[in-house]
Amino acid sequence: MSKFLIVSDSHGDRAILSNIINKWQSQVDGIFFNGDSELAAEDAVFDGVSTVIGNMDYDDDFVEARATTIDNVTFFQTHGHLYHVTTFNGWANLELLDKAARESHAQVVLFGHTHIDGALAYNGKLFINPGSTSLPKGPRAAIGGTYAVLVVEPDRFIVHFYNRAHLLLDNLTVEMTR
Ligand SMILES: [Mn+2]
Repeated sequence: MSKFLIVSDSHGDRAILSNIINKWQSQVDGIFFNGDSELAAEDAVFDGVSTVIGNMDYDDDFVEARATTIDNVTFFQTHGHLYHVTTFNGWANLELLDKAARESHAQVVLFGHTHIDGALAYNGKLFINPGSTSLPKGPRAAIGGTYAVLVVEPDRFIVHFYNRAHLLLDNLTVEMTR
């Protein structure tokens, strides 16, 4: 079994980012931050963290997207603004993300930007938006901020969502057969 921490859109709230990473660091096999920290790419909070650039990040040392393989799982990670994920009548527009993920042979797609948490199996891939830690939007904004932990088992993916106090939000858990 492998575990991955997925965080996004902290928008200057370095304290919560540092808090979440410190809590999970020793328990996970990889940490992803999906953009819009408004911090420098070299910030110490990102030591050992896979990052991408958000539309509110101004450090050119962040990459636009990356494909990473860990423990036999290939991830495609990007903020989302470059793939037009924002939609006005649903969770996210996955069309361009799906195309890019296919080219990277990714099984799991990680994004942010919309600040709307969620996980969805679509075209054989698992799409995860951990939501924003600090400026949540959408139907679950009242939770006050979320992040996600992906558990990879031999035959399935399980996505857990947590609030800022690290409380598991049981009703948001999503599973997908591998
Ligand atoms: Mn943002």
